[in-house]
Amino acid sequence: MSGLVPETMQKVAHAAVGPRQGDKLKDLAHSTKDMTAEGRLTTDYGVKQSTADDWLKVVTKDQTGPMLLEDPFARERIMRFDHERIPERVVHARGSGAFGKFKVFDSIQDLTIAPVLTDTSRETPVFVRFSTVLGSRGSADTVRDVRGFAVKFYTQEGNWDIVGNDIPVFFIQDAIKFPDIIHAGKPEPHNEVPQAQSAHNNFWDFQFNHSEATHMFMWTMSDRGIPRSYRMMQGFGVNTYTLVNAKGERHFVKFTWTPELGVHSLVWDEALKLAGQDPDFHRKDLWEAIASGAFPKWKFGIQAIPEADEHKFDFDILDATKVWPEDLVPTRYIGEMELNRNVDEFFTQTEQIAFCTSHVVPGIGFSDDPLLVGRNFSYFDTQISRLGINFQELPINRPVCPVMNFNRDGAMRHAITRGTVNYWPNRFEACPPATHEEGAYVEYAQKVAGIKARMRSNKFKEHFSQAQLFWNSMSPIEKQHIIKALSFELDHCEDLLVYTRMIQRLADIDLNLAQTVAVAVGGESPKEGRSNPGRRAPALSQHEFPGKPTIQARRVAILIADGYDQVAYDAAYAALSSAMATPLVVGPKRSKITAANGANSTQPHHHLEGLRSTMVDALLIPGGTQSIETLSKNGRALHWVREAFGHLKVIGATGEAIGFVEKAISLPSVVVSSDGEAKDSYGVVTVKELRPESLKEVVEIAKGATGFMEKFFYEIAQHRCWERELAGLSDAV
Ligand code: HDE
Repeated sequence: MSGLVPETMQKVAHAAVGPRQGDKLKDLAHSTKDMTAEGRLTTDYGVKQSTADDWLKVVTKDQTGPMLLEDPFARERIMRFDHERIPERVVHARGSGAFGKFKVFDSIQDLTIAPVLTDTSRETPVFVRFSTVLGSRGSADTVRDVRGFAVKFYTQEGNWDIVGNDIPVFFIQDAIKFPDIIHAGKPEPHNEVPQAQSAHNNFWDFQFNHSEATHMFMWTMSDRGIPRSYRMMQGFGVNTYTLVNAKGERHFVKFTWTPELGVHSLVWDEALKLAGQDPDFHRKDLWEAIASGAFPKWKFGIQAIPEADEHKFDFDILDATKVWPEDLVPTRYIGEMELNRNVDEFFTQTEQIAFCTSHVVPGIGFSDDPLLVGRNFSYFDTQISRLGINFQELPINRPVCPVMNFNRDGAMRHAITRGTVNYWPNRFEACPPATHEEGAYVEYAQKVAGIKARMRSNKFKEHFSQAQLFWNSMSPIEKQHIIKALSFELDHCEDLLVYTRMIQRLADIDLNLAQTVAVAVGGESPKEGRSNPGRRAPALSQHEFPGKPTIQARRVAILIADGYDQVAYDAAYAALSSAMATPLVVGPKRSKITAANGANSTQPHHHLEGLRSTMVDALLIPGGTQSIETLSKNGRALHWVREAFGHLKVIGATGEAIGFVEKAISLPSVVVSSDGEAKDSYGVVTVKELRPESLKEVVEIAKGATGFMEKFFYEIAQHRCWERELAGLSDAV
């Protein structure tokens, strides 16, 4: 992608697809064509065109005659262009997707008959689309928002969609409120400001007026609202679904995805800057990881409650503003998903994919969750206005199993169905309904008795206990981040009524939280708060999901200038590449940079103005007297180091670079602890010399096995140096 990944990292990911994933890829191949040098330019009706450059004109004496509207080629081109846009999604407009595969490793035959969840030999092709919610298609990736996590399983029994988010709860309990929450969150109607932000009066006005949203806004104000990468997010089905087993027994279930790489976030200052510096940050990150062969993986988990236990909890298990705490309903991890193939074309695949919560396969069903039932109507409906009634025939949406029925016609029908009858029953017995044994979807025979009324159960009316549970379960760092996020958001509300009421609302969670935000925002400080019994659920903290310690696909900038230490540079570059990190060489200029020995040179990937520290996970600065002298005099280079330090990133320095880093961060790179032991200071990893003496040592460094590289890798794999923040150093630079 546009030179962002060094060529050495550009492996062909497309080869690594299994046979079952291949089923969908084969299907897509029927509709896929390559633009080749052998092919010739034609109109849409297949006639070859002699030019794509000149409209048909009347050529006058001086060759400047009028253009002729009769030109069918030119008109086709312009008219096709005029109609290129389709309506963007009303929510989740900005997204990015990829292909992959899903495999179940622990059959849940005890819970369902759906082979996608029971057959451990089966590989199911999937397409996943990640998204932000509030922004329009052209907005930025790193804004504070919920992220969509929608998975389409192309199973042999039909398509199954889990249309989830990276946060396990929702703002509202009843689907009828959806237009209100979305109107309130989107840009305000009078001036269409702000884009892709919840930091405005209307959003927070809604939050106050809907106390059921309290739990969810605490999640969006936490670090979950600013993920480091789509690859490092959990996914949640949010709604309560059901599973039915062969005995006809029903369980209520929730679905979860947990990333192998752990759950990690940006820091807010970084997210804000990235929104301008690299609005495609998450989109590129996913693309680059897949292109380089670092395929992201998620474990698939379920929480299940037998039907008989539905009312045994102090919350309603059909209320989408509540989690099912792990100590009450543990998650059982049963499968794994891997994303391993980028799309061939964004529009026909990522944009035209159409998810519907109503798409389930036999063995999987719905519950009376009042949000889910509304969603089942809404998604189908919205696809019709976005893509037309035949949206399920589009290549990305069509199932891998046969589709046969008497639904006919409509705009843009693709399938040509032969035969003289288009109804059932018919005299030929063509296309009869399936029996249970043949795999028909059979609705669960749920007993229903009651009165018609617009109401919610009493348990739905309790709105604060899980907001408190979430707050209580945060680590001290996470709590600090939530305070800062709330202070930022309410600072952007100009209406005194809005932020005063919201500060009061915070006292329904925690008095100290409300009072701290009040000081920052300037609102009236509450004197009393709701009592908080102090219950905790550790699995709500994202720090509970550190993931596999790896530096794969992490971006590491190597800063050099003319006169850099070639030996240290080579060793570090080789070590990072072999660990499948992405080393990005950055210099004051993008033209060749000469090493201290005068004999070697390097072509950097970027220069200091082009790439910013926000776009990488860590910095490495090799020594070299002249190189460091140049960097020390360069304001941008100093800013790079300071900013990376402020954003809690790991900084590695060898030889002369140690002094440069110390100057930039105004701290010693080595601290001596009370027991007299010298330690690297707050994630700054240094070594006086990185000089592999032998071939064996070069190989060891390349494996990341030597002392300095090992420490440096370890720190990167920890994601951030939190001690730096705890010591109050992150804001100081
Ligand atoms: Fe959606 N949502 N939603 N939503 N949602 C849409 O469908 C809706 C909700 C989610 O990548 C729309 O195709 C209603 C919860 C994702 O294409 C629309 C309600 C969750 C995506 C719609 C909700 C989601 C959407 C807009 C309340 C998490 C993007 C375009 C009852 C579990 C899917 C579209 C993609 C998209 C309606 C609430 C997740 C209008 C009515 C809860 C990930 O149909």
